[in-house]
Amino acid sequence: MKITFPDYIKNEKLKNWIQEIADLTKPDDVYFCDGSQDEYNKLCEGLVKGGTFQKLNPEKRPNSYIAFSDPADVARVEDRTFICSKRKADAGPTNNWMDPKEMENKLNKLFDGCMQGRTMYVIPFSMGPLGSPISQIGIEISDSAYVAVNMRIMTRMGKDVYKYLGEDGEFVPCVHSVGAPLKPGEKDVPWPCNSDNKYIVHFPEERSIWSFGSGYGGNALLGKKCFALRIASIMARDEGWLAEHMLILGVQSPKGEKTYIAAAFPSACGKTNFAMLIPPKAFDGWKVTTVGDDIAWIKPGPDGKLYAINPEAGFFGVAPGTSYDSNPNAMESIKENTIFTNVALTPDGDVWWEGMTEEPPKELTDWRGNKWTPDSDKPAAHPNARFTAPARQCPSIDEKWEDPAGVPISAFIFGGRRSQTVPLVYQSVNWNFGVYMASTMGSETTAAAAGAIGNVRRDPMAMLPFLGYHMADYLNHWLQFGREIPNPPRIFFVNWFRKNEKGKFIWPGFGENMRVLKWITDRVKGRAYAIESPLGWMPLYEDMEWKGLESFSKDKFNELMTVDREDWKKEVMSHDELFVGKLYDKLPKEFIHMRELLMSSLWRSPEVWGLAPEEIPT
Ligand code: SAT
Ligand code: MN
Repeated sequence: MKITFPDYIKNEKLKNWIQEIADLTKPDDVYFCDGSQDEYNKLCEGLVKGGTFQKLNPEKRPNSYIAFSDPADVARVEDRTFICSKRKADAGPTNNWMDPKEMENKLNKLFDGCMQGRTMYVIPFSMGPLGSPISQIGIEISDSAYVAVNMRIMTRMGKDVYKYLGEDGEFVPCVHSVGAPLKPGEKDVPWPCNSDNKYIVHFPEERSIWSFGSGYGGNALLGKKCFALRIASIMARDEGWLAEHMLILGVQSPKGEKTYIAAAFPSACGKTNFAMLIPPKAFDGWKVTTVGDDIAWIKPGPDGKLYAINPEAGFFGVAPGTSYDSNPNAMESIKENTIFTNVALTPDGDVWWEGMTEEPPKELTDWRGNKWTPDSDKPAAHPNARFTAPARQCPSIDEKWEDPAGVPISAFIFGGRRSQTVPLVYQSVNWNFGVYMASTMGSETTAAAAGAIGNVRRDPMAMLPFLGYHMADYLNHWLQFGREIPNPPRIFFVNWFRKNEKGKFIWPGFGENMRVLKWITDRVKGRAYAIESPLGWMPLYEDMEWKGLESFSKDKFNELMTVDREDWKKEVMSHDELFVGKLYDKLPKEFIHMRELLMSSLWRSPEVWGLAPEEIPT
């Protein structure tokens, strides 16, 4: 098929590539997305006709749709995700690798004719505000209209992108197919995908992405994890910036002083909730604003400060657990213009999921399309059910969230889910030690047995599944980055998930995390007190704001902040699993010294480093 290009596409390289992909995949039709509302509505109507979407009740959820995926296509597939650098050593020990030539052969076979019977959508998008010096352009070719409409929410998608691309601008080519060609006359299914073959492939040297066999989330919306993290992390390494799995929020004091913070947490640690935090009543006049909930691109500005943008334009958030109690701002963001995937459908045409209300509705259609009642033994919504919603609908969205210059970052926060060992909050004494600790951050995969740290998954900077190159090179990049900026942001660590000996969370979390945020912003401004512990700087009970949470006793706080010497010795020993077990040959030398320093300061400190003033070492 010889493609007729719209005259607003002037980039020859792009045209050649689109023609090449069409020749390979052999679609029935090629459609150029313009990003308009009209086009969105038409594509959604088509998805309703084809059975992929059901339109929700416009009185309950205007302009919104629900989709049920194939039960075998419900999440990212990490074991099918590849970094195909020329040299295996460049992908490193934490990524799947295959020789790029071998992979190309494989992909050429899989993609040959894979779009037969389907339309090939050409989806132009910008990660970041159009025209920002931090933004990047991508073109996704996909045979899924579901992908096209989700991309319109998640990115700046539309034909304006071609203006910025011009005749010879750079773009990241992203090819996606559900991998389910249709024979002439064959009827389509509501959620086409390929259950035998799934490949999510990144070519670092070419900076290109090929995805086959899945229509879901990060496997198919290639702007997100594939581009904005895996490929962007490579660009960032080469060009001296950072592409991180971080939310960005602003903290505004009653005096109007604003502090922007970027924070990394592994999945299932409440990142979206933290990004949209509503301060407790006692924090009258304080405001938390949202710049992004998942990804941050961070570049040094001419003034030596770091500036961050959220490369995305929407939220692809986990639905279960989201409620007016846990996250009112998220609930407001998804009131309209939202696509729901794998949640449950109510009889009156609205959505529901576990945790949305205390009482489940009496009757539902579950995510598999079956009748569901509260007696059913399976959840009504899939645990990884998602909403796709425009970020601009979030009531807490920051006024500068689309500022092409980005927002100035004053602090980084790293956190995991740890039922023991790690205190509520501490501040690293310097950049290098912060990088060391962030590289060892971890999250418990299941409810941990008392005392066990064996089931902690080490997830350096929450980037383990999202880094496009060697993990040790990445840690070196962070160290080098810190050397080059005059006044790097302060680095903090938090743990909302510490439990007492009865297995109950000690810290109430959610809005109360504002108390920790306040201490952090005060520290950044040089106002809050702290004392030195073996891990770094920590607040005393007296240094935190307790108004409105007077019931939280000093004893409880001290329990939450305890640094137990024996636990920490085990913890530091277990860092070796990653350092020695995986990264030994390239591990930054600084890390060896920092580990020794940490060990010796633990050795010198009292057995239990609690925070009652009488226990403070003198
Ligand atoms: O499906 S996504 O990769 O976009 C979300 C996630 O799994 O973190
Ligand atoms: Mn994420």
